[in-house]
Amino acid sequence: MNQFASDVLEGLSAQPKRLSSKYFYDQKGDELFQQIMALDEYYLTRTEYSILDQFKAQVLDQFKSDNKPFNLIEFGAGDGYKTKVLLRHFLEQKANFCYMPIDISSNVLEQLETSLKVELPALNVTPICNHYFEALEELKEGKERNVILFLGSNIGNFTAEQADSFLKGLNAALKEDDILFIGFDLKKDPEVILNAYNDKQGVTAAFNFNLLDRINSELGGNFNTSQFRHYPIYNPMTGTTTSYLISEKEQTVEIMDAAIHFRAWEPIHMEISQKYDQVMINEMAKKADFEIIDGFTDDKKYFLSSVWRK
Ligand code: AVJ
Repeated sequence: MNQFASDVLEGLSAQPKRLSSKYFYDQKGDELFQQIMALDEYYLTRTEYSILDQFKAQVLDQFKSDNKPFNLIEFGAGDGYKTKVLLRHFLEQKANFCYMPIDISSNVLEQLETSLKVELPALNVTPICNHYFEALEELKEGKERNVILFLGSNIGNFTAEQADSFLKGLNAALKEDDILFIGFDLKKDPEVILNAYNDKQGVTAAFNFNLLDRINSELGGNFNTSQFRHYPIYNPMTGTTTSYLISEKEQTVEIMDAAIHFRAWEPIHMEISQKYDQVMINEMAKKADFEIIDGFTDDKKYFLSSVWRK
């Protein structure tokens, strides 16, 4: 049995039931996430893009410090829409760097490389098809400064414990003076946050239902998505947005040889998207042994691009 199958069966046999949002991103999921990023309600991408555009010069100053050459290593680059603002500026400034997008999907990397060849032909690109930390192990030997880009508030899909151990592991894989440039979605008006995960057109709902469809097509499941309700909540105490799919009636779903029983109104925990404030961010950096050396935000203080140094 593959990892996807065993994670799905384990999660749906647990109490409460859960699925992992890391499985949202098959081809259809990638398309739906592109649509989410273009939604009026989904302020994250647009806001982070505007921060990068406004502060690209200061960002480069931090990355190159005394004109040192650096590796610009991106975790989860996707289509590179936001990164290209930085890359274009860095090239104009004749910065001495190599762009290294890391992804476990060779498909994602090939598409990105193709679009970069057309849009930024002068760029020095070395895609790395590997797990994040394994890729870093190889780069630790080099003399160039490593600069890690972890944009989009992607860290928000981790629980606090997962985020802490991810950042500790990252710190251990870096050299002294290496940089982490990390995006955080900030706490704000709870209605603004909730709407970003509950858009009127139902794209975010479709993004969640797509994982049930994926289970149907890849694992021979028989989910009827019309019998589930997409239900996101935002908890202002913890800053966590949580998305559930709730079974509207008692039913049994078959997946491979397993029968998964749902009580009426029983939820599946699908995803968390953590929102942060400066105190939380300071604590995370400290626990993982990073020093916060700079930060950039938008006028509304919706999003923070934070610069950390090992
Ligand atoms: C890609 C993890 C940043 O949590 O905001 C968007 C994923 N989920 N809408 C987020 C997502 C629902 C997104 N991240």
